[in-house]
Amino acid sequence: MSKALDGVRILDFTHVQSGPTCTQLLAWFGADVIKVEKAGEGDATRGQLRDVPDADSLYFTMLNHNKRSITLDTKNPKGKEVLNTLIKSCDVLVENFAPGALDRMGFTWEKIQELNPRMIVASVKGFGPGPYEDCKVYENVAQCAGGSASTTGFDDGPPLVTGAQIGDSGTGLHLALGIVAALYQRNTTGRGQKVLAAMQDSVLNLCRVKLRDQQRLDRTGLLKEYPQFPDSKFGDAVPRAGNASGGGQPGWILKCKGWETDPNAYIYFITQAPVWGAICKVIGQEDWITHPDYATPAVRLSRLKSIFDRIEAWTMTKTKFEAMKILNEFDIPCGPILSMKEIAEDQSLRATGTVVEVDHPKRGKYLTVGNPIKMSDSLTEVVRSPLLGEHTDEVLTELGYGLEAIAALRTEKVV
Ligand code: CAO
Repeated sequence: MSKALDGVRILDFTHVQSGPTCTQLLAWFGADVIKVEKAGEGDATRGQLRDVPDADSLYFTMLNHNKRSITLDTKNPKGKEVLNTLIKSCDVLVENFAPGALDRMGFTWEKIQELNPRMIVASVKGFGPGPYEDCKVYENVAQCAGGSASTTGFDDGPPLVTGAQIGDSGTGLHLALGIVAALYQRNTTGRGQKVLAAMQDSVLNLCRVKLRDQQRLDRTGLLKEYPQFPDSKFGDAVPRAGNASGGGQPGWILKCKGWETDPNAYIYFITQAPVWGAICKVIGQEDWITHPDYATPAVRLSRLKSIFDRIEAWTMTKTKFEAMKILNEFDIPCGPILSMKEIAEDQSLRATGTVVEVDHPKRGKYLTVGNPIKMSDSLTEVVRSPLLGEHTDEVLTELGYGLEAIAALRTEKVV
């Protein structure tokens, strides 16, 4: 079967997490991704958070599937020659170096355009143009600067970063979309272009409902679906909303049977308006269906805390899975709080290829997250990440280098 991006060749200069997430997705869609790594060193994450001595870390293996790896000293004149050839033969260069690093290497946009006017140059940077454009950025910096941390957590606690890597993997996703759009536009213009995804911008894009709420707060002084309503005062910025649901259907995390010993014995419960009657019946509070204090979403808003306390008295009598089963019979939206252990063992996620077991020559079998985007005509097969420089000879041969030339590059430590 063919793949969506068959024939697209990516010069992958990415490292750590944000850029590699992007190029891994492109590889899963069928692009030939050639990861260029520093000779002798490789991507720093190969050695970070190691759990098996001398084997590439899970951090690296889980972000670099389906790629080829070549090593190259791009600061060496002969390495630059190899890079020139690679640029001429690839469609997209993806990088997430610190600001200015590609220019300092001698590969400015102008130079790349001269070598290959069809090349798309795609970058992740921490910030777009502005006061912080020269800063190096990691995940949590982006979560803080993009509005996520100030709006996450509880009212009486400090700002909180989330476990979801919205700064790194979130930006990688944004960049992948930009690259595919640029490839599409190139079909008509014949030209490459620059694609930039800034981590602050990507986090903010994912936090757009909080910018919505900022403007509602500015106008009305209140956010009635927030837990601060009606008892606490609102300040001038969107407060942390705890576990309140972001939309117009109030929700909260409630304890289930076993919560005293199991930190994940909880369920997310949404009091969706159309199923209010069913909720009341399930928890045995049928009088609330018509009671003037509870009958409509508007009157319920000022009583959400006591409503969720009452629902919790019911959820605490059931395990999260028992509660899920009963609530789903009545179409009441809810979700179990799943631990990573439960997710790793979930057979339905294995069946869809969302959780995949991969074999690696140095570390043996490990679990990874497969392609979350499923396409009917472009299936994803997850292939283990490459060892450092595993494909150097293969790629150099494809570029026209003979055995002697490759040996010379190796002797001079260019590859
Ligand atoms: N051969 C020779 N030199 C190479 C090379 C190669 N194959 N590949 C990279 N280099 C050089 C670069 O040219 C750069 O050299 P100079 O500093 O002399 O110009 C150097 O290696 C280091 O690059 P870097 O500054 O990008 O790396 P760092 O570890 O210092 O910083 C990071 C890491 C992530 C903070 C920074 O790259 C960054 O801010 N990137 C943009 C934002 C981003 O993607 N952050 C997410 C990271 S995931 O959490």
